[in-house]
Amino acid sequence: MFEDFTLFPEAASTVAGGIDRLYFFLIGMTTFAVAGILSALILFSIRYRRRPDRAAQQIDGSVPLEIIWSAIPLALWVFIFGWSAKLYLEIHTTPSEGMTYFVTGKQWMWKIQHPTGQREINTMHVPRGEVVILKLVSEDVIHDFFVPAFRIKQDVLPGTQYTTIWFEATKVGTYDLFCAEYCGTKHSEMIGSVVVMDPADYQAWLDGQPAGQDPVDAGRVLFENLRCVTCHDAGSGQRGPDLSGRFGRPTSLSDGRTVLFDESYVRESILEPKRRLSAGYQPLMPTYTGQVTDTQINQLIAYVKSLANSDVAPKGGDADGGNGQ
Ligand SMILES: [Cu+2]
Repeated sequence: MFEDFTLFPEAASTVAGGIDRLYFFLIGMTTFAVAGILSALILFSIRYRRRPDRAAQQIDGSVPLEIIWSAIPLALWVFIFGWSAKLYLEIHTTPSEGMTYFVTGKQWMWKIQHPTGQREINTMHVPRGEVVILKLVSEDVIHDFFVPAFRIKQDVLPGTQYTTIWFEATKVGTYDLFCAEYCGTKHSEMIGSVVVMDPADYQAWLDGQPAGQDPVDAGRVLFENLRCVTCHDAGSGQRGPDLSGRFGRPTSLSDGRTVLFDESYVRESILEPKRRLSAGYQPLMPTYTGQVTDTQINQLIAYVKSLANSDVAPKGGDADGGNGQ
């Protein structure tokens, strides 16, 4: 009956070991403190119990004692803070290179899109030993992407902002994927799995899937069909910024601020174009809310991202990215 019982989920990512060491340190430290306090309690209640032949003795403080019991916990907490902060930064600093998957949470399922365009629901195939970067967004309420075996957990928000989490799986296997934010009546059924495969097996698996539309190509088609191209091409009279060479770099806004031109900024500009307007342009762009699906937004992002390193392709327009000055 207990053969499936494990006290801890398997550790199957590069960060899992570090999290576990910190966790066991905290457990060990608190166990040590509980044992010390309990035994002192028992010992003192026996040793200093009320006896007719002994009167209580008043003690008026002790500076060395005060210093000791302040300094030791302080040193311990600072040490734990430093250790945790280092781990936190490791988990929340996304590597610059990796396979980017888009994950959309929705009552009550996970929709996954591979870097090459293949799509899955509630199951996510990934290769072992590769950095996998997840761009997460929700279609309705707040969800939370939680893979215990990888020791990662990230809120997934509705609206214009992607949240990001990454992992590198270290062991082939199938691992639970949970939603860890109460999101409605069937929250407990919002369960999936992450299947970690050897890179060769992953490739074979991908090849066996219905050929996903290449997100960049699909994005390019959308870019034309939705007529984005009329304003965003270098030769179009520049009603909107030319998008070549912009992705991944800081960009200036009309209110003087500078933001990173990333997935979230592109998504926001499609859904709420007037919110953070590019410097030098009029608020002419209409919202595309309701006209594009999340999948299509992801494709448009893939296309804009593919323009990141392309030189500005001038159709006779100015060649400095058209920042409109
Ligand atoms: Cu959920």
